[in-house]
Amino acid sequence: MHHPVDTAELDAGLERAAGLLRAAERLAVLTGAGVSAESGLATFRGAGGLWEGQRVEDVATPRAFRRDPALVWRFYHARRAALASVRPNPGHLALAELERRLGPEHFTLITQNVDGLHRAAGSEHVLELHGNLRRVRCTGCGHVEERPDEDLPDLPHCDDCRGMLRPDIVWFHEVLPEDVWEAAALATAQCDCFLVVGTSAVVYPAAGLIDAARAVGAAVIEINLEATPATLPGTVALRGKSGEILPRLLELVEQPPSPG
Ligand code: BV8
Ligand code: ZN
Repeated sequence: MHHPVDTAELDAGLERAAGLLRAAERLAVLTGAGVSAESGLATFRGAGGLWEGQRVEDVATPRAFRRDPALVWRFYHARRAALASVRPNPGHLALAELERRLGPEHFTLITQNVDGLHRAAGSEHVLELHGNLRRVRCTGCGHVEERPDEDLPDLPHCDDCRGMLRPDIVWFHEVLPEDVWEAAALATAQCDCFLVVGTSAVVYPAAGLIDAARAVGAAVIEINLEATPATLPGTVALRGKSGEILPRLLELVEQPPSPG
């Protein structure tokens, strides 16, 4: 149950957050499934983290793929198909506008999402920690391909080596892509403001970036429907939908600060 949004509290929080964003020299943003909820994509823990009655943590693993590749591919075919009917929402668009306003050298968008909606909204400097549903990777020769808008065979194989293809996604128990992780950790270590949007902050190492930002003294702003482990004393917590809050925040950042 989400607390009814207290507008006076939200308004005050938005003013504080806008002041922090205006003053930010280097902003890092971490997004999770909540930023795509208003585009119609289910979040992980919103649906109780279940898919066909199984925990996502049990389906999105190398072991599940070895044991039953057809079941794991069914999970990804369904999510790839869902992408055909979703569009970026005003939250994605506001983040792309914020990047343009601050300049890509002062702005890094780190996402746990695999839906590609940040790039579709025009964000350029995007670090996809967990891969992307549009890409597949060969388990034989390692060849990676963009296969965005097609219905793949139930069990797709590589044209080059006939090896089994897998989604180019980081599963549980798998390490994140080294270069992407390094870039995300560096952007976090260098930031003076860290904006966390729509994540339950329970999946590591991504969630660890929030602690890392705090450790370097960055101001932390959180946009979420409810409190999460990221909601610590000192966090500017903005309670509500990211598709509504982010455009309001951008508007305030673009206005000169109210006098006094
Ligand atoms: C690693 C790809 C090890 C899949 C994902 C015990 C056993 C095994 C592993 C572990 C363990 N304990 C810890 C671990 C590590 C594990 C982990 O953290 N597990 C968690 C569950 C405890 N992590 C890993 O396994 C990582 N790898 O550790 O490697 C290793 C180390 C060294 C050497 C070798 C190996 C890999 C993690 C990556 C897993 N892959 N995705 C797929 O997508 O199909 S993670 C998956 O969860 C998604 O990427 C998702 O993005 C991510 C996090 O979820 P959220 O994005 O936060 O989404 P969620 O639904 O949870 O929350 C949504 C939030 O939005 C909510 O707070 C909600 O209130 C809010 N919201 C909703 N609507 C809105 C909103 N907010 C604003 N507006 C709205 N409208
Ligand atoms: Zn191959």
